[in-house]
Amino acid sequence: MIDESAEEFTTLEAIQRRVLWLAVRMVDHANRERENSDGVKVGGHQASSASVVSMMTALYFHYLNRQDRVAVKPHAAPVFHAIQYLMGNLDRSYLTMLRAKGGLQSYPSRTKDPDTIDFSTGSVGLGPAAPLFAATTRRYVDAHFGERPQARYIAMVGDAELDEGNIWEAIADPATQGLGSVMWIVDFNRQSLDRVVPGVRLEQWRGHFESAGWHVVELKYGKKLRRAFEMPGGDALRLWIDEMSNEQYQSLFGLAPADVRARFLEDAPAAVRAFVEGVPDQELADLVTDLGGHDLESLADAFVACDKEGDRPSVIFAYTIKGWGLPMAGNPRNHSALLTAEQIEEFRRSLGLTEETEWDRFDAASKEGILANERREWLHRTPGSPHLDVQVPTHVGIRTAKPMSTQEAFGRIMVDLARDDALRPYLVTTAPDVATSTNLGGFINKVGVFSPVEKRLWSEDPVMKWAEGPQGQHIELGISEMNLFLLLGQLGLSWDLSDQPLVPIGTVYDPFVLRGLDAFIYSVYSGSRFIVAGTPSGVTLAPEGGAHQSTITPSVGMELPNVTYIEPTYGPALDWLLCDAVARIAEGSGDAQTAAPFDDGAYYFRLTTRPIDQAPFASALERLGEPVLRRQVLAGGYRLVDAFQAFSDLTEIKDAGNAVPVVHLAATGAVMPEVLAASQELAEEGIAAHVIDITSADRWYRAWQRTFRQGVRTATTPSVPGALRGAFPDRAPVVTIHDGASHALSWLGSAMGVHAVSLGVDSFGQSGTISDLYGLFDLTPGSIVNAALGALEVQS
Ligand SMILES: Cc1ncc(C[n+]2csc(CCOP(=O)(O)OP(=O)(O)O)c2C)c(N)n1
Ligand SMILES: [Mg+2]
Repeated sequence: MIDESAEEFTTLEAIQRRVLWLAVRMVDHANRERENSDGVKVGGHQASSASVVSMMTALYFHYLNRQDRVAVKPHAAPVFHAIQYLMGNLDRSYLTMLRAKGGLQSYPSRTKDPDTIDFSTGSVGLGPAAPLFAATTRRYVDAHFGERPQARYIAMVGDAELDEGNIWEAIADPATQGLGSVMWIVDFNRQSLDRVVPGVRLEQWRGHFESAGWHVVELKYGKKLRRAFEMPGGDALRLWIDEMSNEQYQSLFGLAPADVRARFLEDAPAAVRAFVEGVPDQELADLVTDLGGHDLESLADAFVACDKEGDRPSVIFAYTIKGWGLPMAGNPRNHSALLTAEQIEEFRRSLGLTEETEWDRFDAASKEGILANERREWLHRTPGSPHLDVQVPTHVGIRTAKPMSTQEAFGRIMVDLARDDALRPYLVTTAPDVATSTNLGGFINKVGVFSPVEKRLWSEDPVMKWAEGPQGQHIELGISEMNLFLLLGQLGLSWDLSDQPLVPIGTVYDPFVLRGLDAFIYSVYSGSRFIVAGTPSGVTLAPEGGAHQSTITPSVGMELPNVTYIEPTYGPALDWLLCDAVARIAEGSGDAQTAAPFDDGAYYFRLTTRPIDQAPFASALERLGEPVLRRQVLAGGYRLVDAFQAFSDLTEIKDAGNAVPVVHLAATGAVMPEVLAASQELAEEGIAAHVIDITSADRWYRAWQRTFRQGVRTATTPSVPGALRGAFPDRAPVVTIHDGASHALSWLGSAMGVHAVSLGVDSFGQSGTISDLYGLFDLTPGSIVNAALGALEVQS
């Protein structure tokens, strides 16, 4: 009888050798053969790739199903592409385009790579967490929209990635508990970039995983070693290997077989010496370096064992060797090492390849070729669509006679959106323990909190109805802004990873956006779309002091690609902007309603708790009419006060033929009352100070950059973009005023070709009242007046 399983593993052995070859050769080609005009090393990671070749082969050619999703360790990108190529999913031309423009990315990228990548990776620690949050998202989707075909969420994790704190924040959060669909495979090569990882780490890590409720598998020995341990005297061998320092053990891998014996037996007890006596050098070297993470059968068995854990995530510590199968194996300095031309030549020869055949796929009729073909078909899937077929309202119609903060308006708009039967099912909110203090309470009262199982409510609260069950639509997280942005990122990719588009909305205290910033970047780099509200923000959080006041976040929002930063002043403007953002996400493209090409990505609303009189907005609405005002609000800003219309004295002076100096006060958000007061004071001094409310400095900046760049590329004179011209019909100096770092708006003068001065918060704040703090940072009406007078002086 033919042992099919043994035969399959023989085929897999041959495949993994070829995967290793292609991955190594891709890096080699990029460094040695591609023309390099920069003098900058191209780089690439042959050793890090080699250590996961076995687990990747076992996954892709044996274990995975179509629905499964995998995060590949950043430095193993060449291995992934080699596998896709061998399966027929990647054109051969890409193999010589690793790290080249338009080619294969250095690290797996959902948005930039030509083959289908489930999760981007690169910033270590975030890649493994992403599938965990994708599984969290799938659990939510299954509970709300019916069960999808079962999927497993798998991550390959570099062992040194486990030093990153976000890993532990992710696994400890109650929202990620009990996910049997998750399997992490730690590439336990005991090496990081700089060094051999101290052996004691494993015990610490095991403890962390176990206390978070994970199933932990230690895959240390391959079959050969395990068989040897069973033999008489095998116990001593096992003890000796287990007790050997990582450093000594690692050093065995770079040695010739005879030297392996000598090094292995240094200080070894007599029983070990006796055991290996008579074993030929080569056999001994193969035996003592036989690690579980390179034994395909052991790997396959471990995966199956994890599948049996239905209600807890699994982690496999797969012992591997960095540089496995290469001359640099186990060398502590091998992280960025590259094989020499001779070593490549030798490797090529050892596989029976030539320069003519080295890039070939397997012969389609060979066992390897047949398996590769079968696996391509088995894993093939058709891409989903991010589009949701719902009509999103242009606004919910927020009205108030009383002063209102943007945070309050946000809460009210969310409640109204929850009343929309068509849209409500797709809304999902999340917050890192700040749902109530960011004003999501009303929304949560309507939709409930998500929990995989119904939970009994032990105390009735007349204000907060925190009902928890599978139908809840708010996912509450512990205090981890990293987790917030990772979850938002995966909720926003749910259309792809769980075949269900969602509209994710998160809230966070604005200063702590920075705490989650790398996960924010990660999520938008991955192409995810979501809404996040940073609130409260600025120094209007006056009594809270410097630790809670945000100043540099506007720049973060402006400068991050695929993020649109929005900071409205008035409730009705937020209403339009928020509904528009929801509509664009639901549409699944950047140009949902306004056909504006300016953004495609996440929306970052910076909101405040300062109540603001809404009457000036009502006046602007009356003056401009809804269609014009709405268009301008969505495009980035509008003229809130036309000084000549607001102050009739100025018109009289002008009509009498006298000069009226004109200045623009361009401001955003909470500081507007001071700006309006300054405009009034300036009018009293015979100066027309128009007030511009910038709703999205980001959109305006991009509009300017677009026209400007067009000018650069076509060598023509750039014009002032239309979006700005509408708000600044006069050519006059500008004062920018912002409850944020002054830098964020300081480009406006250049965009308009006029003199500008910028007021803002450029040092850490302290506790006080809003007027105390605005006094400290020159944001009072008097300071704004002085800045305007100064700007007029310089311009004239
Ligand atoms: C957040 C972050 N910090 C630092 C790096 C630089 N870096 C890349 S790989 C690496 C060591 C990774 O070691 P390990 O995870 O064990 O992977 P191995 O190379 O052993 O496969 C470091 C420090 C990075 N990519 N991301
Ligand atoms: Mg490592």
